[in-house]
Amino acid sequence: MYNRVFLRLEPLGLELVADALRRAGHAVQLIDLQIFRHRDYFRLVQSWQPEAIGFCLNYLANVPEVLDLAQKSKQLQPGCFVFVGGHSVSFIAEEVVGQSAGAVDCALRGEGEVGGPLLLAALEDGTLEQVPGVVTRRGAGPPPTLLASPDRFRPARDLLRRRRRYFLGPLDPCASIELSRGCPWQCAFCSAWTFYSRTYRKVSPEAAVDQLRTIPEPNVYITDDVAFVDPDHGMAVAEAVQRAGIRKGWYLETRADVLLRNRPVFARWKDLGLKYMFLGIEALDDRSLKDFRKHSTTAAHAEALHVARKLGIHVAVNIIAEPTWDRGQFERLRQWAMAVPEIVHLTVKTPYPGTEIWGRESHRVTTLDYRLFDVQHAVLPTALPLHEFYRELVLTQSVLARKHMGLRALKGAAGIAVGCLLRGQTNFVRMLWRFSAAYHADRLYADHHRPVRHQLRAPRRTDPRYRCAQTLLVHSLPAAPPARTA
Ligand code: B12
Ligand code: SF4
Repeated sequence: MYNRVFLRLEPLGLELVADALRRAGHAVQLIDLQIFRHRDYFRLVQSWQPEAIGFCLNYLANVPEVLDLAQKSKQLQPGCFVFVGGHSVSFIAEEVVGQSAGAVDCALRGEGEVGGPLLLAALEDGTLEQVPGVVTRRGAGPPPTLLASPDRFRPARDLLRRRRRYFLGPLDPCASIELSRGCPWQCAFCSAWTFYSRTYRKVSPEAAVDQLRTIPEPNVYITDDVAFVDPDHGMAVAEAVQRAGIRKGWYLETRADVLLRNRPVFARWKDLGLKYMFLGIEALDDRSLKDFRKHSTTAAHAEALHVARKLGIHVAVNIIAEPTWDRGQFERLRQWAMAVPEIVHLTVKTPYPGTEIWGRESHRVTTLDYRLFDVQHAVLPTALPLHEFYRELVLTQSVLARKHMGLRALKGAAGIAVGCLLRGQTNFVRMLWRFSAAYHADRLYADHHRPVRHQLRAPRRTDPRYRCAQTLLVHSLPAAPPARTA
């Protein structure tokens, strides 16, 4: 739903895996199914006849689509080796391989730049189950290892066609770049920290500029989970970007406390063209923030919004709707959101495998249909009758969307819209009218009654992996140096 309305971004992870495979001597092609149709994909498979096909499964909601595509790929190209990788599948690798009826030969957990080349090499010498991160029907290799330096690979952006289709609201067209990887916080609803095993790594200013020089798009989305955690790094990249004479319209995501602590860094990036910033606000009361283990307060959030406004940066925030919300809580959110100038998004609290709330609440889920795990559907019991919950949710989302979409938005952003159209970019202008076509309470409700072919494995009430955060971490960490004795 997000992709149909607000944005569409390049698959940076796949581009990095493609680069690692090319460097290892393989011929690689990429097809982005956010843009191309299944029939384009099948045509590519038939004409190019690859020996191996890798699918990106960053999102849980895409599992059924990928399982279907894997099955059809095997029919079209029987000898072809099919594998899957990415964020979400790293937490449920065994079940996805098991559910594929033999169509997925293996899942590769963790960062694909390391495992991808090792996997294809192991295919040749039959040592698949020894590769770190590999999970097959026969068994699993050791845990995946972390890439020593995120500078080592460059996204294979040249392999993607129709790049003009990537945009983020008025940043049309828009490329993506990663300046850091991982997150040192541990929010209860998030799997960024479990995926990267609590690590935080930075791309060097030189490598960042090296990439930026090859990006023709005028706008760039910084994909970091929390941008500019380290102020010195933020400043060093800014210096390098300025020295190289690079000017872009930037978008980034960060935390309120990081903005408050590192204000001068964000001011510096504002001078370099920072236009939009996403702040993880999540809740309007301190009790919920504590429950989410956000390590932040509503007072800090209010101050951060004030600081961003003073800096002249447009801010988007997200609020997590609890399935237990009643009409009054939706109404309170609507009133707050209409009183602030920010873009307010509303998503539904969703327990994802790999998060603390999956461990705590998954035994209560009302559905195991992968497609409904997209933070727009309610998969936990709702206090309001489900259909009514959706009516309140969509009513609230549409009230919030009206602030920044339709005619009103067009008036405010007429200059940007005309500029985009003159450059032949239509993504932003089309987006302004798409909301009601994508968001609909009856459709959300009906989605719960579709036939289900593939679903998540029923969670065990006390999955031992969720008793201790340490056992959830996807990557194995290098052993700490032995403690020095006196
Ligand atoms: C950028 C981003 C987006 C972009 C997506 C851009 C794109 N086209 O990929 C946008 C803004 C559109 C987006 C939207 C959403 N996102 Co998002 N997103 C992210 C974010 C912050 C970074 C992803 C990224 O680009 N990282 C940098 C690249 C280099 O890493 P990567 O993609 O993970 O790739 C590496 C590995 O995963 C692996 N890999 C990847 N693909 C493949 C393929 C193969 C074959 C192999 C072997 C390996 C492999 O190797 C890569 C290199 O190391 C992550 C958080 C995170 N830290 O991962 C959340 C995250 C993935 N998103 C999440 C969510 C919830 C969403 C939304 C549902 C809701 C929302 N409001 O944000 C929507 C749904 C979108 C959809 N399509 O369904 C959750 C995932 C939930 C889940 N378990 O399904 C995450 C983990 C955030 C979180 N805090 O929980 N997102
Ligand atoms: S929500 Fe943000 S701050 Fe919290 S763990 Fe995830 S990436 Fe880190």
